[in-house]
Amino acid sequence: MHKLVNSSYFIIGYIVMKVSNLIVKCLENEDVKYVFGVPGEETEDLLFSLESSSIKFIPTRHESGAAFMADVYGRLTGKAGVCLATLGPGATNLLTGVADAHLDKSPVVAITGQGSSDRMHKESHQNIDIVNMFKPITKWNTSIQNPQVTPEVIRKAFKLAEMEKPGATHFELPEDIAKKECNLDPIPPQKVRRAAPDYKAIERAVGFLKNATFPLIIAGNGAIRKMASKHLRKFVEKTHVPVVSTFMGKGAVSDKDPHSLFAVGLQARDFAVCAVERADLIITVGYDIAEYAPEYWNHERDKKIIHIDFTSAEVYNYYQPDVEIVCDVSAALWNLNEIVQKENISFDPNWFKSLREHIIGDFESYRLKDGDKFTIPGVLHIIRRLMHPGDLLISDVGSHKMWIGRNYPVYEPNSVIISNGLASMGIALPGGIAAKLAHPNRQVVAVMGDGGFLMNSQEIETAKRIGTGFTIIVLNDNNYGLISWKQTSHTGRTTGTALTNPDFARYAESFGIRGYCPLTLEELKANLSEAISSQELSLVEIPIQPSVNYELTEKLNSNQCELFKFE
Ligand SMILES: Cc1ncc(C[n+]2csc(CCOP(=O)(O)OP(=O)(O)O)c2C)c(N)n1
Ligand SMILES: [Mg+2]
Repeated sequence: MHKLVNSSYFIIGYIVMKVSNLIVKCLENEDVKYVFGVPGEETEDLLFSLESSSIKFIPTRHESGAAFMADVYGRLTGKAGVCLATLGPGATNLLTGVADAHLDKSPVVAITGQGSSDRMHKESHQNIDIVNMFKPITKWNTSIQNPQVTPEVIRKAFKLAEMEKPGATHFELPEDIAKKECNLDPIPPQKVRRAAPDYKAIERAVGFLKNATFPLIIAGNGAIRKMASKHLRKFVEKTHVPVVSTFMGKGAVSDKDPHSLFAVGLQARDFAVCAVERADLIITVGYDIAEYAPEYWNHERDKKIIHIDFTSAEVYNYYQPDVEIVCDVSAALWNLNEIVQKENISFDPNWFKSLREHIIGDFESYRLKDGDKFTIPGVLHIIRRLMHPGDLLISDVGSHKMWIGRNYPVYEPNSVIISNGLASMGIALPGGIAAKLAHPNRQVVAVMGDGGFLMNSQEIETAKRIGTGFTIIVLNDNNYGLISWKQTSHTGRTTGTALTNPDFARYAESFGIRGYCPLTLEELKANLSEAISSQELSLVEIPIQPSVNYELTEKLNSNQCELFKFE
């Protein structure tokens, strides 16, 4: 018998190793680069196995941070992000980020420790039913109860997490199983081709397209995955069909493209909704209902709809497509492109021109002037000019998300990350860490409110320790601003939303990073420029005047779509 590192042995031609070592081999086999997590007694074996592998374990300051890092890493790379927590409280802390991956369609594999298998059937220390707890927020999850199933469990966890539509999977590892020995190999991942479109569905869709006068595309989250954006851009260029994106579909078609009518997402009649209302045919591409409910754009249920997605449409009163092209989204668009080229199908690009001009003019109207109080859209205007097309902005959830969705033009897929499925506060700071790990050469900015920042601000220490350089922007209105905005729109008053805050710049400095708090427009521009271009970890606190929120509500309440003369 010959001893190998970390308690693996050769026995007559077989390699015998601990299950925890085999798990790490399986993770390497899936090309995992990072595991984000918080250690626990019950994950000790796995942590030591990780230590002697090519994978970097990144200790975070809260499991929620770890899950959000895995979530954003998965979304940006298409490869499952991996997070690790111990049993009981570690597992419960992991839930929000995993749920976020579930509703945002981000590939994530969550791993939790568990007590020994001889105490799982009875009341015992920190023992809760983790597998059942994860059930509603995962595509699949299980407990490894037998070493022999390890390679299958891990391959399946990755396969299902990364398969369209992506999402979260989970497995738990009881501590006694982690120590057991086995002599198995990982199962190598195989590429699986996604389904091709059904020709009858394509034919029917083309028929609708030929009969339409004002067709319009709604590009969702699925339009930026698996090369769909490349084919969508070709389709738009050829046919001149305009595109409205959801917040998570931003960048599917560049907002510089004259066919882009920017994004919808506010629960109000925003300008882009006017084009949707005028359209006589809606083509949805990778549209997730979890993100933007169809009653906001198909209230009368009178739209003719072509649904193009990896999966069939949800049964939903306000969303009953006339034809569903259920297959690989890129393949569907490729097929449609062949036909529209051959049959020369295209539309007059003038009908939505005045609307696009109006939206661009509206963006410009928020530019800050000397002496103005800082507003979120005014600050975004400055940030956009400091960012290159491929740089990355991660949004947290709050009034700032609404403005980023609406007023931050995007030119490349996956260059803005917005959680709009679960829409959980606290994603942006850990998301910034993941973004920088996935794309070390890009400028990364994480934008959040004072509320969301203090939900996960402890991860500044993680970011600093592992050397990720990005800019944390805290838009401070001393308030759960979005909730105040909504309450005021509904009732004219607010309750439970006022906050007080620490001195954010000094708080940042206590972590050993640079903190800025600009008070004039000149300082704001100079501080943002210095912080973003330095690509060093820093924090910019920006005091925010929220009155533009209420003005926007009024503006949109009196939005007269007739003004745009769609002809
Ligand atoms: C984890 C979580 N808790 C609560 C909410 C509900 N919620 C949505 S926005 C918001 C306020 C956000 O406040 P802040 O981070 O300061 O951003 P602001 O709206 O002020 O820009 C709240 C409480 C949520 N989306 N996620
Ligand atoms: Mg706030």
